[in-house]
Amino acid sequence: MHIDILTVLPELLESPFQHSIMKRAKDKGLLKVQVHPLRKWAVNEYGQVDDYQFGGGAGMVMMCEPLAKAIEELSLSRKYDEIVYLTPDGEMFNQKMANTLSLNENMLLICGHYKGIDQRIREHFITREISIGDYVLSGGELAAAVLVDAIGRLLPGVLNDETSALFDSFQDDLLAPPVYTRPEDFRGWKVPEILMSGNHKKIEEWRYEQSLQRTKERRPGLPGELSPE
Ligand code: 6GU
Repeated sequence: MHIDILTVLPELLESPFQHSIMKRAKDKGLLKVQVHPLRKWAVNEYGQVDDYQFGGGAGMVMMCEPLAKAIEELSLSRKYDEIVYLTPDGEMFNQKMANTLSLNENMLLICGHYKGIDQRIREHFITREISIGDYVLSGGELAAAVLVDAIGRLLPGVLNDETSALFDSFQDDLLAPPVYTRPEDFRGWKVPEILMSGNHKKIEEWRYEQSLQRTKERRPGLPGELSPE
Protein backbone atom coordinates (compact mmCIF):
# COMPACT_ATOMS: atom_id res chain seq x y z
CA MET A 1 0.00 0.00 0.00
CA HIS A 2 1.14 3.51 -0.76
CA ILE A 3 -0.03 6.35 1.50
CA ASP A 4 0.61 10.01 0.71
CA ILE A 5 0.04 12.55 3.49
CA LEU A 6 -0.48 16.23 2.77
CA THR A 7 0.30 18.52 5.72
CA VAL A 8 1.55 21.95 6.79
CA LEU A 9 3.54 20.23 9.57
CA PRO A 10 5.59 17.46 7.93
CA GLU A 11 7.98 17.42 10.93
CA LEU A 12 5.17 16.05 13.07
CA LEU A 13 5.05 12.90 10.92
CA GLU A 14 8.77 12.14 10.74
CA SER A 15 8.99 9.64 13.58
CA PRO A 16 5.67 7.75 13.89
CA PHE A 17 6.32 5.28 11.05
CA GLN A 18 9.99 4.59 11.79
CA HIS A 19 9.56 2.16 14.64
CA SER A 20 8.31 -1.27 15.56
CA ILE A 21 5.59 -2.71 13.35
CA MET A 22 5.38 0.31 11.02
CA LYS A 23 9.12 0.05 10.43
CA ARG A 24 8.79 -3.64 9.63
CA ALA A 25 5.98 -2.93 7.17
CA LYS A 26 8.20 -0.40 5.45
CA ASP A 27 11.32 -2.60 5.46
CA LYS A 28 9.34 -5.46 3.96
CA GLY A 29 8.10 -3.15 1.20
CA LEU A 30 4.47 -3.65 2.22
CA LEU A 31 3.78 -0.04 3.15
CA LYS A 32 5.22 3.17 1.79
CA VAL A 33 4.32 6.45 3.52
CA GLN A 34 5.28 9.71 1.82
CA VAL A 35 4.76 13.03 3.60
CA HIS A 36 4.27 16.11 1.40
CA PRO A 37 4.58 19.65 2.77
CA LEU A 38 1.55 21.64 1.57
CA ARG A 39 3.63 24.83 1.50
CA LYS A 40 5.27 23.48 -1.63
CA TRP A 41 2.02 24.57 -3.32
CA ALA A 42 1.68 27.89 -1.42
CA VAL A 43 0.06 30.89 -3.16
CA ASN A 44 3.05 33.19 -2.61
CA GLU A 45 6.70 33.37 -1.63
CA TYR A 46 5.74 33.62 2.06
CA GLY A 47 4.40 30.08 1.97
CA GLN A 48 0.81 31.18 2.49
CA VAL A 49 -1.76 28.35 2.41
CA ASP A 50 -4.54 29.80 4.58
CA ASP A 51 -6.66 32.95 4.74
CA TYR A 52 -9.42 34.69 6.71
CA GLN A 53 -12.87 33.17 6.40
CA PHE A 54 -15.60 34.84 4.37
CA GLY A 55 -18.43 36.08 6.55
CA GLY A 56 -16.03 36.93 9.34
CA GLY A 57 -15.14 35.08 12.49
CA ALA A 58 -11.98 33.93 14.21
CA GLY A 59 -9.65 31.38 12.70
CA MET A 60 -8.04 30.80 9.35
CA VAL A 61 -9.23 28.50 6.59
CA MET A 62 -6.95 26.44 4.35
CA MET A 63 -7.25 27.83 0.83
CA CYS A 64 -8.50 26.01 -2.27
CA GLU A 65 -5.57 26.65 -4.57
CA PRO A 66 -2.70 24.99 -2.68
CA LEU A 67 -4.87 21.97 -1.85
CA ALA A 68 -6.25 21.61 -5.40
CA LYS A 69 -2.82 21.93 -6.96
CA ALA A 70 -1.27 19.46 -4.54
CA ILE A 71 -4.06 16.90 -5.00
CA GLU A 72 -3.93 17.24 -8.79
CA GLU A 73 -0.16 16.93 -8.96
CA LEU A 74 -0.05 13.93 -6.63
CA SER A 75 -2.92 12.31 -8.58
CA LEU A 76 -0.73 12.30 -11.71
CA SER A 77 1.62 9.72 -10.13
CA ARG A 78 -1.04 7.60 -8.47
CA LYS A 79 -4.66 6.61 -8.91
CA TYR A 80 -6.09 7.10 -5.41
CA ASP A 81 -8.68 4.67 -4.09
CA GLU A 82 -9.54 7.22 -1.40
CA ILE A 83 -8.72 10.86 -0.77
CA VAL A 84 -9.34 11.19 2.95
CA TYR A 85 -9.81 14.41 4.90
CA LEU A 86 -9.11 14.06 8.62
CA THR A 87 -11.64 16.16 10.48
CA PRO A 88 -13.51 16.02 13.82
CA ASP A 89 -16.85 16.17 11.93
CA GLY A 90 -16.00 13.10 9.82
CA GLU A 91 -17.22 9.52 10.12
CA MET A 92 -15.93 7.91 13.32
CA PHE A 93 -12.89 5.67 12.72
CA ASN A 94 -13.10 2.11 14.01
CA GLN A 95 -11.60 -1.34 13.45
CA LYS A 96 -14.10 -2.22 10.74
CA MET A 97 -13.13 0.89 8.77
CA ALA A 98 -9.45 0.04 9.27
CA ASN A 99 -10.11 -3.42 7.82
CA THR A 100 -11.90 -1.94 4.81
CA LEU A 101 -9.26 0.72 4.16
CA SER A 102 -6.46 -1.88 4.44
CA LEU A 103 -7.69 -3.33 1.11
CA ASN A 104 -6.77 -0.15 -0.77
CA GLU A 105 -3.71 0.24 -2.97
CA ASN A 106 -3.22 4.03 -2.85
CA MET A 107 -4.54 6.60 -0.40
CA LEU A 108 -4.06 10.31 0.06
CA LEU A 109 -4.59 11.67 3.58
CA ILE A 110 -5.16 15.38 4.02
CA CYS A 111 -4.52 16.98 7.39
CA GLY A 112 -6.58 20.02 8.25
CA HIS A 113 -5.48 22.89 10.48
CA TYR A 114 -7.02 26.02 11.98
CA LYS A 115 -10.74 26.12 11.11
CA GLY A 116 -10.29 23.43 8.49
CA ILE A 117 -10.20 23.43 4.70
CA ASP A 118 -12.39 25.34 2.22
CA GLN A 119 -15.69 23.48 1.79
CA ARG A 120 -15.29 23.37 -2.01
CA ILE A 121 -12.26 21.10 -1.70
CA ARG A 122 -14.30 18.76 0.48
CA GLU A 123 -17.04 18.65 -2.13
CA HIS A 124 -14.91 18.26 -5.24
CA PHE A 125 -11.87 16.19 -4.23
CA ILE A 126 -12.43 14.41 -0.93
CA THR A 127 -13.92 10.91 -1.13
CA ARG A 128 -14.07 10.20 2.60
CA GLU A 129 -14.02 12.26 5.82
CA ILE A 130 -12.79 10.58 8.98
CA SER A 131 -12.61 11.56 12.66
CA ILE A 132 -10.72 9.52 15.27
CA GLY A 133 -12.96 10.47 18.20
CA ASP A 134 -15.14 13.05 19.86
CA TYR A 135 -12.47 15.52 20.94
CA VAL A 136 -10.63 18.25 19.09
CA LEU A 137 -6.98 17.99 18.06
CA SER A 138 -4.99 21.00 16.85
CA GLY A 139 -4.54 19.37 13.47
CA GLY A 140 -5.15 16.21 11.49
CA GLU A 141 -1.53 14.95 11.69
CA LEU A 142 -1.87 12.79 14.80
CA ALA A 143 -5.15 11.44 13.43
CA ALA A 144 -3.40 10.56 10.15
CA ALA A 145 -0.69 8.74 12.13
CA VAL A 146 -3.39 6.79 13.98
CA LEU A 147 -4.99 5.76 10.67
CA VAL A 148 -1.71 4.70 9.08
CA ASP A 149 -0.76 2.62 12.14
CA ALA A 150 -4.15 0.92 12.45
CA ILE A 151 -4.30 0.19 8.71
CA GLY A 152 -0.61 -0.64 8.18
CA ARG A 153 -0.54 -3.44 10.72
CA LEU A 154 -3.43 -5.17 8.92
CA LEU A 155 -1.58 -5.49 5.61
CA PRO A 156 -0.90 -9.15 4.80
CA GLY A 157 2.63 -10.11 5.90
CA VAL A 158 3.17 -7.22 8.32
CA LEU A 159 2.29 -9.12 11.48
CA ASN A 160 3.66 -12.54 12.40
CA ASP A 161 2.08 -15.21 14.68
CA GLU A 162 3.31 -13.39 17.74
CA THR A 163 1.66 -10.12 16.86
CA SER A 164 -1.29 -11.55 14.93
CA ALA A 165 -4.22 -9.18 14.50
CA LEU A 166 -6.68 -12.07 14.79
CA PHE A 167 -6.84 -11.75 18.56
CA ASP A 168 -6.82 -7.96 18.82
CA SER A 169 -9.47 -6.16 20.77
CA PHE A 170 -12.35 -5.24 18.43
CA GLN A 171 -11.36 -7.69 15.69
CA ASP A 172 -14.36 -9.82 16.69
CA ASP A 173 -16.19 -6.92 18.34
CA LEU A 174 -14.88 -8.01 21.74
CA LEU A 175 -12.16 -6.53 23.92
CA ALA A 176 -9.00 -8.64 24.38
CA PRO A 177 -8.68 -10.80 27.53
CA PRO A 178 -6.12 -10.07 30.30
CA VAL A 179 -2.55 -11.31 29.72
CA TYR A 180 0.23 -12.41 32.08
CA THR A 181 3.93 -13.24 31.86
CA ARG A 182 6.69 -14.40 34.23
CA PRO A 183 6.95 -14.62 37.17
CA GLU A 184 4.01 -16.81 38.13
CA ASP A 185 3.95 -15.15 41.56
CA PHE A 186 4.85 -11.46 41.85
CA ARG A 187 4.60 -10.10 45.42
CA GLY A 188 2.02 -12.76 46.15
CA TRP A 189 -0.10 -11.69 43.15
CA LYS A 190 -0.70 -14.93 41.30
CA VAL A 191 -1.41 -15.70 37.67
CA PRO A 192 -4.83 -17.37 37.18
CA GLU A 193 -4.29 -21.10 37.59
CA ILE A 194 -6.07 -22.05 34.39
CA LEU A 195 -3.30 -20.36 32.34
CA MET A 196 -0.72 -22.70 33.92
CA SER A 197 -2.80 -25.84 33.30
CA GLY A 198 -1.60 -26.61 29.77
CA ASN A 199 -5.23 -27.34 28.82
CA HIS A 200 -5.53 -25.26 25.66
CA LYS A 201 -9.23 -25.84 25.17
CA LYS A 202 -10.00 -24.70 28.74
CA ILE A 203 -7.65 -21.74 28.33
CA GLU A 204 -9.43 -20.61 25.16
CA GLU A 205 -12.80 -20.90 26.91
CA TRP A 206 -11.49 -18.88 29.85
CA ARG A 207 -10.12 -16.18 27.54
CA TYR A 208 -13.39 -15.94 25.68
CA GLU A 209 -15.30 -15.62 28.96
CA GLN A 210 -12.88 -12.88 30.11
CA SER A 211 -13.34 -11.07 26.81
CA LEU A 212 -17.11 -11.18 27.14
CA GLN A 213 -17.00 -10.00 30.75
CA ARG A 214 -14.60 -7.13 29.95
CA THR A 215 -16.68 -6.03 27.01
CA LYS A 216 -19.87 -6.15 29.10
CA GLU A 217 -18.26 -4.05 31.85
CA ARG A 218 -16.35 -1.56 29.76
CA ARG A 219 -18.05 -1.34 26.37
CA PRO A 220 -21.60 -2.65 26.74
CA GLY A 221 -22.55 -1.36 23.29
CA LEU A 222 -20.03 -3.39 21.25
CA PRO A 223 -21.83 -5.83 18.89
CA GLY A 224 -19.85 -8.87 20.16
CA GLU A 225 -21.23 -8.30 23.62
CA LEU A 226 -24.80 -7.97 22.41
CA SER A 227 -24.76 -11.20 20.42
CA PRO A 228 -22.14 -13.68 21.68
CA GLU A 229 -21.23 -16.74 19.52
CL1 6GU B 1 -9.30 13.74 12.25
N1 6GU B 1 -8.76 16.10 13.30
C1 6GU B 1 -8.79 16.98 14.31
N2 6GU B 1 -8.27 18.17 14.14
N3 6GU B 1 -9.33 16.71 15.49
C2 6GU B 1 -9.86 15.51 15.65
C3 6GU B 1 -9.87 14.53 14.65
C4 6GU B 1 -9.30 14.87 13.46
N4 6GU B 1 -10.47 13.43 15.12
C5 6GU B 1 -10.82 13.73 16.35
N5 6GU B 1 -10.46 14.96 16.69
